[in-house]
Amino acid sequence: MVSRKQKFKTVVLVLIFALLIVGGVFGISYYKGGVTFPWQVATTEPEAKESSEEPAEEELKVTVVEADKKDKPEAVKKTKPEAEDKTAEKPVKKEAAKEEEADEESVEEEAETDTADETEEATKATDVAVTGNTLEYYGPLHVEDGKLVDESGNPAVLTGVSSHGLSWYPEYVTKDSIAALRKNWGINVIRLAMYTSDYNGYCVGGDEIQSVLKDNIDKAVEAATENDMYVILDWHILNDGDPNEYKSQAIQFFGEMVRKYEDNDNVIYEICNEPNGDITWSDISKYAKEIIPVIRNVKEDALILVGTPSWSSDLDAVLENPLDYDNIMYTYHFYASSHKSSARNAFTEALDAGLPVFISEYGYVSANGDGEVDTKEASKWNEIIEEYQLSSCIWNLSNKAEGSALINADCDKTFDFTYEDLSAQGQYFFDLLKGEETKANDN
Ligand code: IDC
Repeated sequence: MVSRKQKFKTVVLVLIFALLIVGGVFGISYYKGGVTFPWQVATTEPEAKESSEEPAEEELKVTVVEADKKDKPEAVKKTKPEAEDKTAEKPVKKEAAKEEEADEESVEEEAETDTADETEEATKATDVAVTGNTLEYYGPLHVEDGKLVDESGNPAVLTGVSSHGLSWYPEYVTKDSIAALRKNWGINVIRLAMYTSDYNGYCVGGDEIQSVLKDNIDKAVEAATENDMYVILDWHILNDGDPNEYKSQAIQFFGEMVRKYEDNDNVIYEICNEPNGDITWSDISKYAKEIIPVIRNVKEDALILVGTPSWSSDLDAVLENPLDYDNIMYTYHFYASSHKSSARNAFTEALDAGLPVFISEYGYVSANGDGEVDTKEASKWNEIIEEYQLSSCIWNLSNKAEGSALINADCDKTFDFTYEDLSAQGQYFFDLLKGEETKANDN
């Protein structure tokens, strides 16, 4: 009989044996890494998360590379599919390499031509526009038989620009600007338009404005003198249609100017820009007879320009009753897009009658200072200027957003302009200056 004790021993031995077998199998498995304990599960999960983020980064990198490729030249990209053709790997690779080489060369060539074109364009865009034509400086001027002449009686023709309002655009009449106009455009006259009443005008802006304006004039006169140019001091009445309105200020101003510039033969005095409204030639004469002596008392041969009725466009009354002074010229203003054949007919009649006329302001655009260049009318006016050898100043030297401004509104430069910096009227004027080589010099 098997005792209870023996039974118990046998059970324990079997259990131990079983435990050894299970433990052995488990141990081998664990060694091989096939077992994961519950506590290990908790720590491995985040690792799995982390590694799942990595491919995302890879994807991103790929996108970036693709994006880079897109920017590469077409020719370089083309070689890629051919190089991938495994059926004829070697020859294709060679071909591809050759093509790539050729393509690269052509890309280089293209790039070279592109750069050359770009450089040419860039140079053109940055080239200062130069007429290559310097108009003559004649020394002291006077008027003989209705014509402007030099000391020997030879005709003198002044061709240049008018500033915009001196208070508005003083930056275009600095020393640098005037020197550059003389050097690059070759013009021989600049008109300083000093408004009397409009926009911080001399008679409405107070003492401070007056001294700034006089300072600007001083610098401009000095620059004009240094550069052998004539300079017109323009008492620019406009809204104040009657020159008599600010007569006492005019007397004071011209008295001061002529004393300052007594020795400057290049300074010309324009005593009223454009009388207008119901102002007659007799009103203007009255004014002129007070201002002219103020100037002549100091400089007896000063050249003086006198405005005429209707915005300086009516010479009829003047013809009937001219002023009794030497060295006087009457101003005539035209705007080609507004003033056409009837204006020209009246104008040439006055010229034929021997009236001394100076075109101290004109435009090829419309009389409101805006609009397009009327080339058809402009050339007819230019024929007259040429035929009668007239002196003239084009309106206006500024970059104001209006057709008459000579400089484009988006150009910040105030001198050394490129051709592209010039407005349509600026380019038209510049082209004329270029072709007018004989106009002033041949006479
Ligand atoms: C214009 C200017 C314009 C300004 C206006 C008012 O071009 O920018 O706003 O004056 O001051 C003239 C005048 C001249 C005018 C010009 C164009 O003499 O001052 O300039 N013009 O309207 N007479 C006929 C035309």
